[in-house]
Amino acid sequence: MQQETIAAIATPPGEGGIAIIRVSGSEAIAKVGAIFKPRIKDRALNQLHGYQMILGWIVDDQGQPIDECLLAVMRKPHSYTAEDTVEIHCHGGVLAARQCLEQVLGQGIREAYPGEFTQQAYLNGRLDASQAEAVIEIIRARSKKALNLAVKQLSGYNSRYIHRLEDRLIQAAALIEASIDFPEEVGEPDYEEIARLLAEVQHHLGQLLAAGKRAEIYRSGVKVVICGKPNVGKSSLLNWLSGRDRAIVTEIPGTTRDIIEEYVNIKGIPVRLIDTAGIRKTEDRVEAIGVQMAQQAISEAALAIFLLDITSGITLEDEEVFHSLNPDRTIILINKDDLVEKQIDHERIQACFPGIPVIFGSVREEQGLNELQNRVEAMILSGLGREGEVEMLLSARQQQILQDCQEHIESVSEILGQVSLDCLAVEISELLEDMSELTGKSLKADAIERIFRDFCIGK
Ligand SMILES: Nc1nc2c(ncn2[C@@H]2O[C@H](COP(=O)(O)OP(=O)(O)OP(=O)(O)O)[C@@H](O)[C@H]2O)c(=O)[nH]1
Ligand SMILES: [Mg+2]
Repeated sequence: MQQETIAAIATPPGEGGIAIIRVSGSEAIAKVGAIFKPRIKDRALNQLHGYQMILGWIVDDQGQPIDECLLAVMRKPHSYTAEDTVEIHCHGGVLAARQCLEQVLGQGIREAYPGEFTQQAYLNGRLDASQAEAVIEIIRARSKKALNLAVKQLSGYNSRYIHRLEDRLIQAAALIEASIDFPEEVGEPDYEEIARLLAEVQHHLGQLLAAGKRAEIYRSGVKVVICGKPNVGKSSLLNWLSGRDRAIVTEIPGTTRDIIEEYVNIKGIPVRLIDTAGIRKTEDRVEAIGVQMAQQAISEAALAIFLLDITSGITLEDEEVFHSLNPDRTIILINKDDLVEKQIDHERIQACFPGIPVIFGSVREEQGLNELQNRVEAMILSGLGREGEVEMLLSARQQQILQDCQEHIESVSEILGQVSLDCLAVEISELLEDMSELTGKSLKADAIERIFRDFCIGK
C-alpha cells in the first residue's frame, strides 16, 4: 500500500537539548534533501545509507539557515515505520523545531496525526495490533513492572501466547473438518478431545484476564489513604514512604488540615498516597472541612492504612474512624511502638477490630514499615491470581475480546455433540476470527482507530 509521506515533531514541547522532527514515507529523503544544506559540500542526504547521520542546516526558501541540524536516515524497511525515514535533530525549543517542521510541510508533506507513525508500522506489517498497543504502554509506563510488561509485549510475547491458543482451536477445527470431509473413514469427531481443547483454551483465557487485572494495577496504580485520629503519625508515614518532608509534622494534634497527595512506589506498585486531616469532632471550621475531605478520600481509596497511637489506647475517636472504613480493605498500623507506655496489645486489637491485619511499628524508628509495605502489596494484589503464572498487560480492547471469547467458548462447549458438524465448524471458525482480533494484522477500520487514538503526536 502506498502511504503518504508524513511529518511531526516527535519530542515533547518546551525547551530541551534537542528536538526531533520525524519524516516518514517514500518522499521523505528527497523532500527533506531539498531544504537541507550539508556542512560538507559534496555530501548529500540521498547518498546516505540507512543509519547514517549528516550535519548541516535546514534552510528557508531563500537558502538562509533556519537551524543547524543533524539528520539521521533510515531506509525502508529498516525503520520504525518500515518506510524511508528522516529524523531531523534540531535545537530544542519551541521555535526552532516548529520552523523546521513548517519548512518540511512546505514541501508538500502532510503533518502526521497522533500515532500515525506507529499506524504506518502496523499497516506495513512491522507491528501487530498487540505490539502497536505496547508502544503506548511503554510511553505511559509509570512503574518498572509496567514498563517490563510493555516491552515484553512489544517483543511479540503476547502475540505468541495468543497464537498458541489459536493453535488449539485450529486443532479442534481440523478434527471437525476431517469428519465433514471424510465421513466414511473418520466417522464422528473425537468430541472428548474437542471438549478438552476448548476447556484448555478457556482456562488460559481466564488466566490471561486475571493477569491483565494484575498488570492493570502496575499500569494505573491505586489510591491508598492514610487515616486516623489526630497526632497518630499519619504525615510522618507519608513523609517516610515518599522519602521527603512533604507534609508538616508537629506534636500539635490537628496539624494537617488538607488532603496531601504524593505518588510513591510500594513494592513496584505506583501508589497515589493520600495523607488526611486527623478525624475528630472539632469546632474549628477549617479543620472540620479537612475532616470531611478525609472521609471523602477514605471512601474513594482502594485501601486504607489506619493508624493508631500505642500510647493512647483505643479511643472512641479510633472506633469512629474505623466505622467509616471498609474492613476488607484496611490495614492497621499501631504506631509509636518505640515508646515505653503501651496501651494497646494484640488481644485488645482483635477484640475491637476482628480480622483486620495489624502491624505494630514505629515510623520514627522505622520499625515494621517493610512489613507494612508487604501487607499493602499483598492486599492490593489479593484476589488477582498468583504472580508468575502469566504476566501480561491488556488494553480495554483486548480485555473485551477475551471476555467475548470466553462467553463464546462456553456456548460452543454447551452445544458440542448436539448440533451438526457444519454448524460446529462455523462456530469454531468464528471463535478463531474473534481471537485473531487480539493480535490482528487486518483489523477493521474502527478497531484500528481505537488503538491509535490514544497516541501522542509524533509517535
Ligand atoms: N515516638 C514516636 N513519635 C512519633 C512517631 N511517629 C510520629 N511521631 C510524632 O508524633 C507527632 C505527630 O506526628 P504527625 O505525623 O504530625 O501526626 P499526624 O497523624 O499527621 O497528625 P495530624 O496531622 O495532626 O492529624 C509528631 O511529633 C511526630 O514526630 C513514632 O513512631 N514514634
Ligand atoms: Mg498530619
